[in-house]
Amino acid sequence: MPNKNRKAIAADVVTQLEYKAYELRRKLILLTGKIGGAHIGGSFSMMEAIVALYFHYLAIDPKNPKMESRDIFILSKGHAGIGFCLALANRGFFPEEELDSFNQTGSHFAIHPERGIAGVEASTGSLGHGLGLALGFALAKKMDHRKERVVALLSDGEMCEGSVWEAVLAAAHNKLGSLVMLIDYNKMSQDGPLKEIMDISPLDEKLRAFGWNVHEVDGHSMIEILMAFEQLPKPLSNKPSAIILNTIKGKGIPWMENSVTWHYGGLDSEMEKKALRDLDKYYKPIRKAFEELKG
Ligand SMILES: Cc1ncc(C[n+]2csc(CCOP(=O)(O)OP(=O)(O)O)c2C)c(N)n1
Repeated sequence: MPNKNRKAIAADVVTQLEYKAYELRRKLILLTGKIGGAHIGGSFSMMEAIVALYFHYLAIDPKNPKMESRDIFILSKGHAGIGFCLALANRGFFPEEELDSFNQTGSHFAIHPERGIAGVEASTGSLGHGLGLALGFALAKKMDHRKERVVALLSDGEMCEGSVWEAVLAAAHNKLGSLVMLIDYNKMSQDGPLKEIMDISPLDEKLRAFGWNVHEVDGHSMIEILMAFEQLPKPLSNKPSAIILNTIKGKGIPWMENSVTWHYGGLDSEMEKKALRDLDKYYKPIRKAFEELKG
């Protein structure tokens, strides 16, 4: 049954967002080369989701980051802060050049996102706390009868933590329809496949059993992510929602994909050149579609 409330998403919007995800991956490679090392794998796996949020879905205003009616986003997997901060800069929260000092001595950009940076709602990086923080925002909004969304993006590694499941329980108990949990399900952690560390499958069934709405999508398909956003129940409804993003750690550069080596890594100038070349090749169809759109 087609959902009558579903808004059509224009093809050119999808192309522009897909191109943005490619462009930010490119910027991340260049920045990694400059600063010496970065969390590339987990930034690349969440890139389409971050772009869909910051360049399409979230009600935010980079010129007024504290706007009362803004949606709230929390990057629970704070180690991917470099990917997040690149999106914030590119969206206009602060000049992109500021990121040249990312994770350098004296910089206000530490390796994890910190409150105080325009657009960052909560300091994260200690895994397992972002959903609890988002739950607090959502509860406050419910008490105030406000309709904004509260979105938290978690890694699959965080789904091994008890604090997350406590927040999952509490969100359903408190009927927090505004709360959306995105899970970057890349099936890899810092030092191996998640199945070997702690198997969290079947994640959809577990979350449904805990009283959540669950959507499962290809986390690198922009259209699938946007459609999942369109299908979210209204913020004042009674059930929290999860979107499981099936992703690939290191997505976009074949020799980085599904490899723990690229959870965090550095690039010398030869590797940087190779990474850019391979990325451009990988995204050739998207680059072509974008060029055609520009005419
Ligand atoms: C509480 C806590 N324990 C350990 C770490 C160190 N750490 C950083 S990233 C990571 C795991 C990375 O795997 P995953 O969480 O699945 O993230 P992704 O694959 O999306 O990068 C760990 C254990 C941490 N940041 N916080």
